[in-house]
Amino acid sequence: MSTMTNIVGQLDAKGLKVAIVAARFNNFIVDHLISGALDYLERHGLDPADVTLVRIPGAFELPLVCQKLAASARYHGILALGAVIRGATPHFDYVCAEASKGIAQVMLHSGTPIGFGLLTCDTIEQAIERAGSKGGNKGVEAASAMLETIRVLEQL
Ligand code: INI
Repeated sequence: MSTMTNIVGQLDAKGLKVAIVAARFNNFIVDHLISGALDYLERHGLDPADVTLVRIPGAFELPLVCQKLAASARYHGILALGAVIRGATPHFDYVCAEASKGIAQVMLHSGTPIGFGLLTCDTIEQAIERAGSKGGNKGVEAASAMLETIRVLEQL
């Protein structure tokens, strides 16, 4: 009987080039996502000289900037970081929906793994929890998912 083929992505960031796109909106939260992601990637072998950090206005701009970075073919992976916090208007729903749909589209069309590090929270407290306190750090999660996906795709 033949044995199954197992494909597993090693969490090794050595030699990779990574772009991080980070929204300036809610930067007091997003800065923690950036530092969490950088800390994770460097502990997994990434050379800081191989990181490009791009600051953009808000989450709504994430898809366009990810698209341009993916089209440049300079990066093995991209990290999209931002924080949308619900306010009193429906703006929140539009920004979240467009940012998440847009990022997924860019990833599928370009074939470049994009770590989805967009917090979508009802309150500032929730955002703080997910940016490096009791809810973990969404920047770290997104970095890990991007790294694993890069290493899986290499084997397919
Ligand atoms: N952008 C965010 O990244 N987070 C938010 O919470 C947010 N809210 O709440 O409005 C937000 N809006 C700005 C938006 O992403 C665009 O930058 C802006 O509309 C200009 O295109």
